[in-house]
Amino acid sequence: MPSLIEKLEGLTGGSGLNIPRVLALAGGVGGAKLVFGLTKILEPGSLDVVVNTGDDEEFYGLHVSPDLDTVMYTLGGISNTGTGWGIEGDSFSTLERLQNFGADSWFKLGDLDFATHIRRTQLLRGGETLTKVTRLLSSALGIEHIIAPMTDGRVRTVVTTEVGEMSFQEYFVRNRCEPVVKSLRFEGSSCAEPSSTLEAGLNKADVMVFCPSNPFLSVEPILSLPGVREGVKGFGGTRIVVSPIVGGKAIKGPAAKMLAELRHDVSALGVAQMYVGLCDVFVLDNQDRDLAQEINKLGMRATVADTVMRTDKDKIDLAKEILKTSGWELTE
Ligand code: FO1
Repeated sequence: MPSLIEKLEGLTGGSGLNIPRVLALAGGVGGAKLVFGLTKILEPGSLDVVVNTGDDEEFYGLHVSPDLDTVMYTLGGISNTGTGWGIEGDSFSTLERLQNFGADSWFKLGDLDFATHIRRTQLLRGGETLTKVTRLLSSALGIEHIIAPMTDGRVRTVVTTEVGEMSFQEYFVRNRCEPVVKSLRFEGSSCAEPSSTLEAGLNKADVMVFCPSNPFLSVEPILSLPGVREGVKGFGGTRIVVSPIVGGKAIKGPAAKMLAELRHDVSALGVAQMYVGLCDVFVLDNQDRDLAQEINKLGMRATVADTVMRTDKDKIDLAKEILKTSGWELTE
């Protein structure tokens, strides 16, 4: 029988002598953009991407994994960059018919997107793990880098708001992030094991990158898994956090609103404060360079870069900058 390490090696592949092994932790759109940049400078054996699955939910009887799909569709070159979710050019005939049949259709799945969720659900019901299913779906989309869920267990983000408790997608999509958030919990996380890719990355990677994803919604669910926060604290390589807040605003999504509602400073400094003890290098945008000194005082090294990723070049440049700041520079 293979040892645990042999199994993990099978999943992560190897890397050359001077090439770092990078573990990227990501949520939705911001995370996917940086991951895209990283895939352009790192070979598949050198980069594993671990994605939040606290946003997962069943719709129309199907298992939907929004963040995994955002990363997968982005790397597969088929993402709808206008909406930030779903597949470019997708149609919605199936959803319309479901609506005619009386289905509650506030969560919109396109016709092509449906195929992803049908196949995922079919394989999961057949006993496959989400790790294996994600590997299969991403390979079919031509993706060679490993994309893996944070866990093969069932974790669901539940949002407590001033108007009551709701599932993450009810908060995010149905209520358009409008209710004031009082707290969050990650149902099931205390008994969900980290995925083998996450476990391997924590033990063997040289660089850990927290992509510019929402710290409450995308990163906390990962850290809430048994042993993960401790694993990040004791990580042997360099831990790099990229701020999702630029100039006091979130590039996308409710991060700034949540920072305010949960009584944090609405700035890159407020984000950095959430990573004390978990971060060696904090990358903040040029616009926020005045915060660098305060961030250094938190026991991390603040580094200024252009973090707003509009073009593919922006994504690749930021990925290069991140490796450079960790002490690894790839020669072209
Ligand atoms: N977001 C919306 O705002 N409206 C939707 O109808 C919607 C559908 C959807 C379908 C599949 C999918 O993978 C994502 C979808 N999203 C939708 C985005 C999703 O709620 C968010 O991307 C994440 O959960 C937050 O990162």
